[in-house]
Amino acid sequence: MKRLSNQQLSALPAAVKRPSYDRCQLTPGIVHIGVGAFHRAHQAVYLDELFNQGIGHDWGLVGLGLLEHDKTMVDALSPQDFLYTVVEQDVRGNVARVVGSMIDFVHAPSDQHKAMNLLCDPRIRIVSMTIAEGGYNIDQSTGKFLTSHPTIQQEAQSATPRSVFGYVVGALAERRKRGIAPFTVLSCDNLVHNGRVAARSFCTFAEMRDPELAEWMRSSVAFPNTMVDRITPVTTPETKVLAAEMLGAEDRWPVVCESFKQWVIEDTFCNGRPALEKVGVRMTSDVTPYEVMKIRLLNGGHVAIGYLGYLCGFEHIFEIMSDSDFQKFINKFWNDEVTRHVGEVPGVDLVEYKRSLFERFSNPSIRDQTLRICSDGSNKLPKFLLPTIREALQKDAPIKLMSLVVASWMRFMNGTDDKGQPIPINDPRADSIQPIAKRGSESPTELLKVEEVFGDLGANEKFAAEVGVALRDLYQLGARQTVKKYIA
Ligand code: CS2
Repeated sequence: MKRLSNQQLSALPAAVKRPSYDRCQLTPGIVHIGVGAFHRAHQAVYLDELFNQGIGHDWGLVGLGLLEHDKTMVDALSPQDFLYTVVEQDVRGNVARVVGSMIDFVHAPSDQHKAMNLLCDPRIRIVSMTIAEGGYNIDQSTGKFLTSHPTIQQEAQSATPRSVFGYVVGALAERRKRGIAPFTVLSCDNLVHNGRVAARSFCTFAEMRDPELAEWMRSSVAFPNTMVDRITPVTTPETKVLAAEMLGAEDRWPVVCESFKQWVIEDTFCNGRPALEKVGVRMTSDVTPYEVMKIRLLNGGHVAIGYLGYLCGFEHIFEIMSDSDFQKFINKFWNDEVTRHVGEVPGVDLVEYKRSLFERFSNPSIRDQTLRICSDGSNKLPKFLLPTIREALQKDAPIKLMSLVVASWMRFMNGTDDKGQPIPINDPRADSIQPIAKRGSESPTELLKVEEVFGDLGANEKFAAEVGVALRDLYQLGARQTVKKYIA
């Protein structure tokens, strides 16, 4: 079977959507750091749609991998001229599109100079990123950038960039020195005020090097807030088979996702931007209500059913959602506890929004992995759920179901499920948290002291008591009976 490439585009079956523009005419405008499945199914698709309209061709996308293992994707996509397939899946069936917006992909650990030169190229006017919730190196209690982190300390003193902070701040300093206008830093991670968080992290890092640089960044670099949304499961061997069947060509790293997608961006760019409003992106002056809605209801909803669902033996999210106990549970979680802390969202009916989330979670086509949702919990909980609990406590509102969700994460972190099977935990803090979860077993006391996760919330007595009851139930009754008890 032939490999997907520019040359193969015209030979693809008619049903496969493909770039209608001449890819040779694209010039680089955006560098994206953290090219994973989500980015390729989201931002890259919006740009592809824009280019298909015959506009914005000076906003070509260049991937930048900073991690050693990013090489695998660079190696997969380079021989394909950086083309790849996105298969959108819903009840009406599968639609395959070949995305052409990525024109290059640089692996920084293999060629630091190339990476730095790219970031200093005056044509690059936006550096966007998906570096995950934990990537901004923020202290949970204070919300401040963790300057004491040893690798950060080291990098701040060194001329050699390694992390996203070293590269982005190094490039901004260089551009300033050479009189090249700065790029906009566009965070596309699931954090409320992701732009503000990014600004704090990057500017604090700059300050560790050169206070003047930090001051210039604060006044000259834009960090817009954004809300991003598209459910994108992990690519599996089956995904590759599916893409090959639809394309009649081999794609070494296709992506599957739902047909829904949404992007809301604060319109405060410092060096121009593509006309994304032409492809359905909502440009606004205040993203906060949308971020809060999406993160508390969607991402929070995922956390709510993920750990409990996994403990009950469900491999996929749609399977959890087809269980009547979990249907009641998620609705109760949203309606009784979370929605009251979402507030008004311009142009959005929250009842309808939750109905659509219910449908999206139930989509049997995308086979979203429960383990994907359960990964990285020590970073997701503090962003997706704990702020809602904090607010509820302040307002004396109910926290019973939310506390059960926290307890289900603690039960999960023990590393063995209700049937005694080992749980493949994927969390950067697993080594420190798992032994505590095992040791503490039915008592949450020690885990609640993990400040990186709970900050000062761990000291709240009401919260500790609710989590304690729920955790005991989970160990004594098992996850299934506990869910039944909580929805009764
Ligand atoms: C998920 C998100 O990682 C998670 O826990 O909630 O990846 C979610 O699928 C996306 O944010 C949807 O936009």
